[in-house]
Amino acid sequence: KSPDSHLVATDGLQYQQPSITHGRTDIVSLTPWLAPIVWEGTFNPVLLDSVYQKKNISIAVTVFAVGKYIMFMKDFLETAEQHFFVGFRVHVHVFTDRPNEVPKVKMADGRKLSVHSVPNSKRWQEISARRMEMIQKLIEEKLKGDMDYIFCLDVDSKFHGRWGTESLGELVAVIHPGYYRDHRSRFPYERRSASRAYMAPDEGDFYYCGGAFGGLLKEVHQLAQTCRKNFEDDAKEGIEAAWQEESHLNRYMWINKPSKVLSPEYLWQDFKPRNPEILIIRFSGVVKNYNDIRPN
Ligand code: UD2
Repeated sequence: KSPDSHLVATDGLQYQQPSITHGRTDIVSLTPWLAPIVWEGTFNPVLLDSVYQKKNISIAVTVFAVGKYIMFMKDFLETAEQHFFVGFRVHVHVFTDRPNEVPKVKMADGRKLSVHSVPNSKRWQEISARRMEMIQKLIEEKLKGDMDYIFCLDVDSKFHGRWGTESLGELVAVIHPGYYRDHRSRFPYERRSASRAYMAPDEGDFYYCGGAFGGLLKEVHQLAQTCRKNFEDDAKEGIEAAWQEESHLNRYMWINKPSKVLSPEYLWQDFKPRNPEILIIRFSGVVKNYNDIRPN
């Protein structure tokens, strides 16, 4: 049974009365398939934490740091301690070709880190895309029956604000900060119909990030397996989608609608000025010089 079902409140918990007529009016907080879109001000963190504390949930995280990307690991881990599911059981899985360089960061009780060795690759596109295969295998070989939820995050990023139980759901996608005000025909989806990630100009709900997604193990396993297969089948025909696994993830989420959508608060980019509807930045990609850090 999904830990999302049957939310039991703590008797005696005090919190602000909810309203159905007063709230934020500058944003949309429901998709047309009635999944919540999580924005600051649409949820009560105290209430949600108390509900999920009772369930004793556990959250796995995957993060890849191949080659020079190891340099982002320290800030990622340190800020995760401050903001990511504080007070919950969290198990971070680091995939790297430089296991000796993973920084030792002090973690709170109930939180731990495992390091998995992976080969390097000459092409950054391969490194990025092969994450799906490794996520699939990790779930199959290590996590099943042990963890409840999983989030798969880009390493070249930092937490700046709370990312917690409000983000939990069966299948969770994050709206990309770069395109959320654009018409769908301008989203950087894969536009060649020969690819399995193809999206027609009149298709698409939102443009989602490849750098953050998650949900229940079973759902994320299905997603990773499907994206991996489609990526590999494309490769056999000599096609690589415009944004590798991000393109396949977008195709997947178009067909398999996420049960919860996280606003761009959950993956901003440091070089972008903050738009007025962004009341808090929770997680953000750092500014990086691709020429310095990518293998080619
Ligand atoms: C976007 C996506 C990213 C991925 C990529 C397309 C966001 C914010 N980012 O980011 O998730 O979909 O486009 O492929 O949605 N990595 C290494 N070593 C390398 C190269 C990559 O470890 O040499 C890992 C690392 O965890 C990194 C991730 O792959 O965070 C994505 O690569 P990127 O950050 O270079 O891709 P980027 O910023 O273009």
